[in-house]
Amino acid sequence: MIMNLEQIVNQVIILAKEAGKFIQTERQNFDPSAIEFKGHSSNLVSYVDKETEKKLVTGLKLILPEAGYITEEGTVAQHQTEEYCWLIDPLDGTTNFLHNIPIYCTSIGLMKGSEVVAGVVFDMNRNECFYAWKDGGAWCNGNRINSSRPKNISQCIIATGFPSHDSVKYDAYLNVLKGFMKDSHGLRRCGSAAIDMCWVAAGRFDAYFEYNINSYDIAAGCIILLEAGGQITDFNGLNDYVFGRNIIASCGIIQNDMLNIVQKYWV
Ligand code: LIP
Repeated sequence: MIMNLEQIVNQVIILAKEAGKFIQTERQNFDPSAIEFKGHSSNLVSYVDKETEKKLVTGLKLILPEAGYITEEGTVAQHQTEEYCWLIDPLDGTTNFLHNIPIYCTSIGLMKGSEVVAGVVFDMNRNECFYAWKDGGAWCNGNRINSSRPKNISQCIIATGFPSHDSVKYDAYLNVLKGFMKDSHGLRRCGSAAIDMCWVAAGRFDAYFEYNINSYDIAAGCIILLEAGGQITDFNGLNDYVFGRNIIASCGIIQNDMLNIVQKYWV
């Protein structure tokens, strides 16, 4: 690696904003007949996801030629043994995009070994670019961001994502939702995990949790939240949250409260 992490992040921000321009241009004239289905009926995708991913990969190869890739749309050979690996969700919030709901973003994370060391999330509807690199702090449009400091979970807003209807833990998830409804200022479901994670980092949400989530959805958000002072675990309170498919991310102060509620009702 020739550039340092800050220099890499600055280059990735340029790519993410170029991707945002493409996505917004395609949104203006999007033809619903271009919607495709991946697996079940609520897992949607379109050429916009795929073409954005190809553009990002082309640019990232110039930044870090030796890196591997884990991408949502699989338009490039997937990660094997490379030391560095990009985790890319080219259009996080695809369903929102396809329904013209303006809550979607481009998310690009960089792992070194098993640690996420840099991340960029560009929310093209609010023109907010969140970014971080290891030990470099968390930022939004050049301003430092920090996670919230609530007194207790009863004063908190909790974000989440809904599992697909045929998830094996569907009823357990609904039990957890009820648990949070009893002891918070409420729940929010935006439809983009990457934006959820960045809004916890910015102190807008106090926590976020989701089951059956993918590494590329949350990788960039993880480093951004950790650098903003947040805390992240899996549903067991351990560190297998990037690839473990379940995540509890918070401002830190309420991490144990989050874990206790999830573990109490996740039955
Ligand atoms: C989405 C996630 C969201 C989750 C959705 C979907 P996509 O990613 O960001 O949190 O609840 O089911 O997986 O598919 O829009 O890239």
